[in-house]
Amino acid sequence: MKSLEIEGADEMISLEHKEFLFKPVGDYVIPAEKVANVQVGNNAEHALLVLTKTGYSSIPVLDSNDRLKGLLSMRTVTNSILGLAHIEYERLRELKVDEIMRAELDTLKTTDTFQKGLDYLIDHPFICVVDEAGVFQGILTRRVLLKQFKKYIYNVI
Ligand code: 2BA
Repeated sequence: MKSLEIEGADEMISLEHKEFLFKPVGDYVIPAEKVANVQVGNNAEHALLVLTKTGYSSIPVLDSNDRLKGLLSMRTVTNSILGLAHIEYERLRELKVDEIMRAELDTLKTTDTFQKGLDYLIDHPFICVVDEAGVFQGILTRRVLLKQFKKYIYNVI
């Protein structure tokens, strides 16, 4: 069987079996009901409260049918109220999350493989998982993926 080679700065780990990479992500997704989110139509003040209270730097934006519409980060909110000379706090109540969220985003299906998630999570802390209708199912985080990866490495080496 062809081995998988993971290149680090000086070392290379060789895994004889790479079934791990072909597992579906579905079993490892943090389910939607446990993921902090905001709804389209919420104002930026509400979003700021959710981001601050939960401590997460970026969270999903959902519509009233639980479809994924975008991502909202602390940086997006603060950027949206930056005026030329000062921070315009009063704008927090006027701005809606759907006006300031990032709407273009990559997603996974629950049947997609860990390999697909791994490629994405190298550059991003989490990826949203949706069904065929775009309904939000949850997130696959870098932490969960790394934990699985660690378990796998200790089992085979
Ligand atoms: P960040 O908020 O930038 O968090 C980076 C890492 O810091 C998290 O990695 C986690 O290990 C830790 N962390 C931050 N806030 C935490 C909290 N309130 N409770 C426990 N640990 C916390 P990951 O667990 O791999 O998460 C990656 C990213 O996924 C997070 O980035 C956040 O944007 C999102 N995320 C994770 N769990 C979430 C949840 N339940 N609801 C909403 N977003 C979540």
